[in-house]
Amino acid sequence: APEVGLQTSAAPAGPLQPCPDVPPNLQGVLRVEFSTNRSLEDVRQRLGPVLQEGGRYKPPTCVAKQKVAIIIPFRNRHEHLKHWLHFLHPILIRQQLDYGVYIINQEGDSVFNRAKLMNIGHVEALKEYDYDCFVFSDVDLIPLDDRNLYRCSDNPRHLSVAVDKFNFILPYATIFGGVSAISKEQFLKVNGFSNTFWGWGGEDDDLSQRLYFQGMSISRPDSLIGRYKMIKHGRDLHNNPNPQNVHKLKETAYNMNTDGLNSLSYTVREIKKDLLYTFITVDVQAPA
Ligand code: UDH
Repeated sequence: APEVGLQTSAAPAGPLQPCPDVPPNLQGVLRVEFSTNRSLEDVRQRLGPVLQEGGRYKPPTCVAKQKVAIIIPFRNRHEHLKHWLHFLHPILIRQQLDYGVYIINQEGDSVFNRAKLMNIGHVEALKEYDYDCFVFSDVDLIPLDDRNLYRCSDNPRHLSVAVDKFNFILPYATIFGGVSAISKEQFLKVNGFSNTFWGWGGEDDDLSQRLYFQGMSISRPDSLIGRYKMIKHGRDLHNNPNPQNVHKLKETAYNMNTDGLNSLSYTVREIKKDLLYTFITVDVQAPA
């Protein structure tokens, strides 16, 4: 007879092994729909036992390959955030990441600055933990395949390759907006994003050029694994396309060493820890 009495449920003794290269519990293609009666309380209930305050997670059975900060630029998109948290936490857990979710909320209703919020997220996340990879994600983009890993590689990686809104086609070759993963080292090498792109447009192309000028190229998953669904919405207030931004793209090489992480100036108004995220409200010092 089997010696059942000798079985033990204790964790294996000794230090944890590194997590495998390919996470073992991925599901592949995902079903994603945006039902209106989704509540954050449900998500909190479901994930309560595994997440730590601030939207933090670490695989319990192995040492994660990377420490990843997910940075989301935000203002007045709570409905989208609910869906994002509902779908992304389980995906990131299956991907066996050591990660934290940072919502960087622009205070007030002056002109929006997506890139500056990203820079702030990078700086604030590093104050909390020794992250080595940053995933910058819009709040309204949900991956349709969990094999699209939210981690960094040898080159900056653009993850939102095939978005439904653009008929699942990459709009242009140098695009780096939507969702992208960039290591701490790569991000520091280009001095982060520019802080001076106010309103909609250009800041992601500026970063793409910075990467190119520093000799990096953009890596991507293929267009089947890199599929995304975007939550439908109208234009936001105070984030209209800014016609000046396209002209600024001629000056990237000239400006990148003085406009970025090394010139970043802002004020933190509040840091709120939820189970599902760290919510940081900031004054980005928008022009009057
Ligand atoms: N964002 C906010 N609040 C704002 C503006 C932007 O949270 O008021 C964040 C959010 O994470 C968003 C991202 O910044 O996903 C990028 O915003 P965007 O307006 O550049 O991009 P998005 O793809 O919209 O969300 C594109 C224009 C939509 C026009 C729709 C007309 N049908």
